[in-house]
Amino acid sequence: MAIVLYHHPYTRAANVVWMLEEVGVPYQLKYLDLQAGEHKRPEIMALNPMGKVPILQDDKATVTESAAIGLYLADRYALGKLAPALDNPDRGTYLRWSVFAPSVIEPGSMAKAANWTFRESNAGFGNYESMIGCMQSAIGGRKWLLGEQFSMADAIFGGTVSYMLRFKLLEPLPEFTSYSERIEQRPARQRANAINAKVAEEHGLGR
Ligand SMILES: N[C@@H](CCC(=O)N[C@@H](CS)C(=O)NCC(=O)O)C(=O)O
Repeated sequence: MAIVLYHHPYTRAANVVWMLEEVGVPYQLKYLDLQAGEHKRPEIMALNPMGKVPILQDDKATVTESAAIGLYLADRYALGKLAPALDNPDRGTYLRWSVFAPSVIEPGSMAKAANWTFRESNAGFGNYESMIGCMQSAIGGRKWLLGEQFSMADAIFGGTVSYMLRFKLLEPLPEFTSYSERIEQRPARQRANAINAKVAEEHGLGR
């Protein structure tokens, strides 16, 4: 059975289309009309009790959480290519920045934008300036997070960076903008953009 992605082009599911294009496996998109609340239907809630997309189904496996989906796809279909092999020391760096995106960058940026008050030492995402410095050190002076080799960590971490730059949720520091430009030049990214735009058009979604 082909991989199925429950999708809406203006959500994080759009980034999963990029991941799938990088991996190069056949897949099918199932559009969910979020305006109509289709993602809250019982059959979708049974797959993801959060009632959110993306949701990926691969035979008997159901995976939610964009970062987990990326890691799953790379391990399952591109181990040694988009994911370092289990005994490769790069795997530590690979996992580190893959998990940093949803656990630090997303809540850290939200906390900053929404002016949350919290004790930095108690919050897993800590201090905003430290987070930015960490991100600069992760990508500064190299092409991809692992150096010359693009990996799924770039689709996870880089997808977050690109999205946040686009919606002005992240300062356009040179390390981030040049990284995002490299991402936009990738053929898989361009194919994914075209697919997401086509789905948006088919469903009459304007931006
Ligand atoms: N942590 C999840 C977040 C998923 C998420 O927030 N999805 C949003 C769209 S980007 C959604 O489905 N929102 C609809 C809703 O919550 O009703 C992930 O990374 O996949």
